Amino acid sequence: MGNHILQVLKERVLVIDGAMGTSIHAHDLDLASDYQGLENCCEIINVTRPEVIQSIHESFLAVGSDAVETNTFGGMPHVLKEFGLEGRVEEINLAAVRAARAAADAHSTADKPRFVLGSMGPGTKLASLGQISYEELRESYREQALALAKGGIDAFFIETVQDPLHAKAVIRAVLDVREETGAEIPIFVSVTMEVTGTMLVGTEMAAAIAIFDAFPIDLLSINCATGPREMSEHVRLLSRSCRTRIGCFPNAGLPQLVDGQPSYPLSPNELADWILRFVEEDGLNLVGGCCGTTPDHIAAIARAVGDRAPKPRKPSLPAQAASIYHAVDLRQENSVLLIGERSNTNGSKKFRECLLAGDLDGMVKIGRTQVSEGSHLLDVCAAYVGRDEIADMTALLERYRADIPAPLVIDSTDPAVIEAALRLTGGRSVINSINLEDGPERCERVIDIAREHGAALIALTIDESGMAKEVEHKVRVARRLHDMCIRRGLRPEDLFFDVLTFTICTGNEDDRRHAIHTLEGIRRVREELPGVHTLLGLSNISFGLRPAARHALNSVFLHHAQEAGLTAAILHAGRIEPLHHIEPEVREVCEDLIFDRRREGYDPLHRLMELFEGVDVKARKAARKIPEDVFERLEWRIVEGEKSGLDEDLDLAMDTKPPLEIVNEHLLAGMSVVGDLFGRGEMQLPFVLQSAETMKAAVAHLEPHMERVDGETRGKIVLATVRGDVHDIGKNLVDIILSNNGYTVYNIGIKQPIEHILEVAQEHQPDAIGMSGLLVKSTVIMRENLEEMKRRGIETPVILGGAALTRTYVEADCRPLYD
Ligand code: THG
Repeated sequence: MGNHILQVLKERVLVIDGAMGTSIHAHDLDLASDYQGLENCCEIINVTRPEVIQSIHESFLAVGSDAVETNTFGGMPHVLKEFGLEGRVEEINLAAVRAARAAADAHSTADKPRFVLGSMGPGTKLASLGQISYEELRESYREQALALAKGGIDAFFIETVQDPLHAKAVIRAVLDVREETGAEIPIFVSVTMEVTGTMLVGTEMAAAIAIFDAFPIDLLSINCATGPREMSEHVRLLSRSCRTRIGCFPNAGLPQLVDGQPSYPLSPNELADWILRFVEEDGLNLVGGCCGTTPDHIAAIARAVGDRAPKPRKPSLPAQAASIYHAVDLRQENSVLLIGERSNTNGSKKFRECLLAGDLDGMVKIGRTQVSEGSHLLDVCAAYVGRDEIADMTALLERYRADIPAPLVIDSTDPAVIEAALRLTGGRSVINSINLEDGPERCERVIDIAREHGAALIALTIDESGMAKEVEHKVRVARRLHDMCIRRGLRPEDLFFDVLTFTICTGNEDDRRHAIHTLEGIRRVREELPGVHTLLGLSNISFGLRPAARHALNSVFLHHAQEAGLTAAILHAGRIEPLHHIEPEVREVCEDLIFDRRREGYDPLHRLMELFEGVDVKARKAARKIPEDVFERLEWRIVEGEKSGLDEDLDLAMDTKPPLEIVNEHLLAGMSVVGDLFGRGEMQLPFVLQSAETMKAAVAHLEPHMERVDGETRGKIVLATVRGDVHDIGKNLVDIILSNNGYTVYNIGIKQPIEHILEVAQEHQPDAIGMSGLLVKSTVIMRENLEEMKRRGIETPVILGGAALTRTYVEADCRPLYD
């Protein structure tokens, strides 16, 4: 071994081998003797015909492979069990390493050491679908990893990963073995992105990167399922954001049926061209092939790559949580991270009743509603006195992990519940929470659970003396918790500090200044603990008031907490009101209450209660001033996100104006107000989304009434919202305006990879391609798309549009990239 693979990876791009399965099948092996009657059991060949396996390795090493993968893809007990071989795990894996090691050592020279990667495939069951448990996986892979380590591999290769939960269990197993044996064997993880653009269980590349970033792995790569073309965007994303080494091992294209047999279309040179492009542009460290790649393919790749040093990268990855589907930034642009509070047995009567009745559908509905109201994450708590919290949390998460698109915050005081929850969730969750009430021990246990499972963590400022109410106390406890977390291997960006929210609505003298201390606590934590997030359980501030008054006070308090530096809040997103909505007097009284500004004969708490005397939530909504004029009312509806009665108003408006004018003059005017309010921080994201939904509904209602220009088409355009972006109001308006002016529009929807945009363009040969997106990151994607189009020699004119674009950006940064 001597030459450590990580050392050599610093100096050179390494090439691994091609398909083992394809190569074994090319040998005419005998079912009865070589396979011992076990059809398709490639692993038994390690024992029956080790020289065949060794010769396959040598065929790749001879043409320039720097490393070979052991023939142990299915060499873990739960898979070998399907062949009755579960008792021979060590024998089979040792034989496999021996064959690979012999081949690698025979080809090693001082200049070019050769390495052995211990292959660990995905097995046959999906953990995220409940087909196998985290603990079963961890145990099974531990046995294989132990044998591979004993045999003397140079790195673990957890490959063809289809489910992040699975990979997390395998990484744990490998870490267990490293600890047990003291062998410092690097860990490589390789995920498989299907033709659909996600992993088999639906995980986007960005989510996979976020999930694995929290583990001490040495390389993240992509392999199998598709050829290099379909991988190119994923490789780009890896390059831009993955903080460890990166790799790519494509199939030799997407298989085509030739004479009824699947056949891989890419020639060795075609595959090598792609790989070289990835190496040169994206800075890959490890390359090679997967299904359908032969020694000829690897020879071409090794020739193309030569002894190049890896291209240096500057990856940047924001702190993120992830569901099994998507990643969410823990730090939001222009907003706090909104964490839904209602999937909580203590926080919602409705949720509690669902739990007691075993109504999982009802609980899912509560969760989904919160996501549609704008919650980025959901806090989940299943604690109920006298019930089995582990069982309840398990039943809940078995549904939530699949049916809720948002990442989860696991809210429990019991480490056993937290651990059970993390074994069920494939994404990157947040633990809620640790504190020092019972001293450091329990706290350290949960910190270790966070690190072991790659979770983020909320810390509450409570210590042995109780809940911190004074600023200095809050800061002192926060610092103590912070230092414990960092010492035990967490990073500042993994941590949220909750300096505690107490109600200021009891009238007790002792409770009057809680909000002031909380706000100051947030400010101090942001100053003194750089890089950490801050969080509050917002609704606690108003316990004791009537609901309508609570919503107003919560909303005003959120605004001030945000000004003090709050980055995240647990709240009921659907009940937060934008500031411009709250009557000036109510806002002032709330502020007086928050900052404890009492005067002779004036107590803001009493005044607030007076103002809301007899006011319920519905009555308050009804009391708002609604414009008389139908056109003004339409604009108002957009700003308020008020959909009920919308269709009637639109019909009324159409009596006097054509639909396109209604859109242009009134609805868009409303959207423009929304944009201004959002820009000034007076309108939180959930309201922007409500406005957007109303806009969509309005446009959908007007659409059928618009007159199309008959006759020949004036031109064809393909329209798409770019990859990673779900916003499509602007794009859909462009569609309507063009369609109604005689153009043919192929509107292919949101989150469109360039690959698919170009496929549709190929099919329809449009006069222009329109790419749209709202997010800042979409502007970067548009630029990359243009580069890709140029590379492919495409000359169709492109129109870019979207909120984050500026004319200067388009003209200075985009136009020069594309002819
Ligand atoms: N910090 C952290 N975690 C927390 C809290 C915190 N988790 C729990 C809690 N506090 C935050 N969650 C809620 C949830 C609901 C309410 C308040 C806080 C709430 N519910 C209404 C009530 O009880 O009156 C609604 C009841 C209903 O709809 O039935 O106020 O501070 N880290």
